Amino acid sequence: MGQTLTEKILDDHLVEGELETGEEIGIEIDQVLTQDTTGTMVWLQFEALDMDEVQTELAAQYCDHQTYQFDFKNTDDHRFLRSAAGTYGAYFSRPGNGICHQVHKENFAAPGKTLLGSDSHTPTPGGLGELAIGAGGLDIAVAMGGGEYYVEVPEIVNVRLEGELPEWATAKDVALEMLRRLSVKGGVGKIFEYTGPGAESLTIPERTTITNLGTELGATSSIFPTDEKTKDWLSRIGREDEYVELQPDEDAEYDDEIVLDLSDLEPLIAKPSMPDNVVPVSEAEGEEVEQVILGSCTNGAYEDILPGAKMLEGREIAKHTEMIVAPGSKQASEMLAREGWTAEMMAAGVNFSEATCGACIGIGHVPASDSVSLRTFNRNFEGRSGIEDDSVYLCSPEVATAAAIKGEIVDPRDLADELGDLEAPGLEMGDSYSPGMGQNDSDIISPDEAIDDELIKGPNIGDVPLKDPLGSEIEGEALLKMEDNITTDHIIPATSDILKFRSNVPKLSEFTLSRVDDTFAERAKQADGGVLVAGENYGQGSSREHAALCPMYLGIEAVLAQSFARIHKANLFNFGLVPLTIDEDTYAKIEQGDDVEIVDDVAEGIKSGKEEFTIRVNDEWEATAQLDASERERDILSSGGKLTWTKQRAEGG
Ligand code: MIC
Ligand code: SF4
Repeated sequence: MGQTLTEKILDDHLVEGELETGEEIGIEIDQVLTQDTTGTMVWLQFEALDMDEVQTELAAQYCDHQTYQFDFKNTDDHRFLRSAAGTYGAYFSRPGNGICHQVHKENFAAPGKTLLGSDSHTPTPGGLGELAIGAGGLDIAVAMGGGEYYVEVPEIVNVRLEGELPEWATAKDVALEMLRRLSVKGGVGKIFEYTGPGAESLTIPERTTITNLGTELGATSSIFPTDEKTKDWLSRIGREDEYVELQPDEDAEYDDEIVLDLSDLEPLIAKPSMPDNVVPVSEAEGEEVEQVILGSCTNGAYEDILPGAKMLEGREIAKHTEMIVAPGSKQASEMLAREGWTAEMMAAGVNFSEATCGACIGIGHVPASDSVSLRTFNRNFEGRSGIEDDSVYLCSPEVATAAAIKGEIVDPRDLADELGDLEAPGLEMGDSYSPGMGQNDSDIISPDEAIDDELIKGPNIGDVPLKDPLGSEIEGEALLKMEDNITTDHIIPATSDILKFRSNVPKLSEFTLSRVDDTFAERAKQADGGVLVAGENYGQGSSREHAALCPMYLGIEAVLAQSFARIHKANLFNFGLVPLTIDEDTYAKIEQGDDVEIVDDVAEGIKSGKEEFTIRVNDEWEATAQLDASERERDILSSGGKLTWTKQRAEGG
């Protein structure tokens, strides 16, 4: 039987297990990436694992999320990261050089390789045929130390793209259409493989926009085959020797198939405050817009900003609307500047940001209260922009720019009719990277050029907290009952006042779940133990392991949820918290403040492979909770987390 593209890459990297859907396998990782807000923990863990040197083909440390360096804490983090990259042999991308996913795509991503990154949008270079997966920081530290990465073989879904995009519809609309159809949990346990003539018609930046947004479906990854377009793109940036032809076999069998005709697409928009709240732009028309931001890791490539620049040529944005361009990489900024587009956009009234995540996580450009902001980003979770009552819409660069011109949400086709001289800025291949560009390496310090050979830990750099091995009893208060789709932004927000404590877990944990209930951290500390209760898709969104680490630090021992997001569930195992699945009735019946006891001997049950545990609530009623865990995950739980488990294995224990 033929193989899918994903199977081919997995097969090539298989170290342990069988390639069968749902089975856990161990794969070899070629490349790792980490960024500033997850990276400090990664290197502290690498140090705690007693590692001397990076073992993967390549490791890259980016400084992208918090580049403004508001106080010494951010700068301490960045200096520590530079010193760690130098000491252990990773590439270091300096603060301001751009967002990890864009910079990695430009400089290192290669077809057929495996990439593991401590950021949920790591799958972005799937558009270049790399199999890229987001994971928690500890998984990155272990992979960097030469350990395999364990993952359940996902269902592989063929997304067959037919036809071609009509004018004004874009790759962003392909991704939004997937979200509209499948929802933010529709991709859990899946890899989407895009094929068909429609896939061939898309440029590399268009493909990477789609693979970037696959994360919002909850998918393990998304990938495109490689072809002449991939080859051409790689050669334009001087990396043609890294091209490998990769296609699924003609008789490959997929677990499922989705057909999407590109020619049926129209401009779409995700309304506040979930990426799957998608409607045609025409249905949201007329809403006054105060802020527009074009950029981020989703639409921050040179080829994403260029359409906006072309639309703005010779025009002005509306007087009551602010428009900010936040390029995904400094290289994109440099190219726009060299070609005169920066000046063109500035003349239209646009402000330029440095290449950073910034506004995407509420660092700078926070919208005014009770106002509409249109962004070309990938997430619009409530409050993520830095203000609780935000109204963030997600859309393509074209729709965002049209709104900036008109000052309200408008379908660009209607705006074109109204203005008479606005043309769809469809890009030609010649608009893509030109030869010689794309090699901006002045901001990347290679391991050979390393400045430091020992770790520099300023006062903001703390320790990695450890947990004791699992005991036989779990009993405590249900300290918080939460709804469906609780995001990691709810668990540990990322705004600037909080982000600076990512290297200082005792301090950071004071903010745990503060977006849901600001008394939580204090109550958890006083209760000294307890459990969390949640609905579906708990832990959606980011890879930040702090969303497990901080609850662990506060003494939480188990999370009872109707279902979990993939990366977060892995992070719970990694830090020794037991993720138990409960059904709808149990969820409905259990109240915040109830006393929850796991009746069975927990340590014994976990060791012996028990899948069903009995929980007793208030000594009054009982229900069943499921533990869906591999043997390895059970061992990790028993050891008190992956750090201890990895060390024990290395010592032969
Ligand atoms: C995000 O988009 O939520 C982040 C900030 O990039 C996170 C990483 C983090 O929390 O540091 C992610 O996506 O994993
Ligand atoms: Fe940065 Fe936003 Fe992309 Fe996360 S989603 S990597 S915060 S730009």
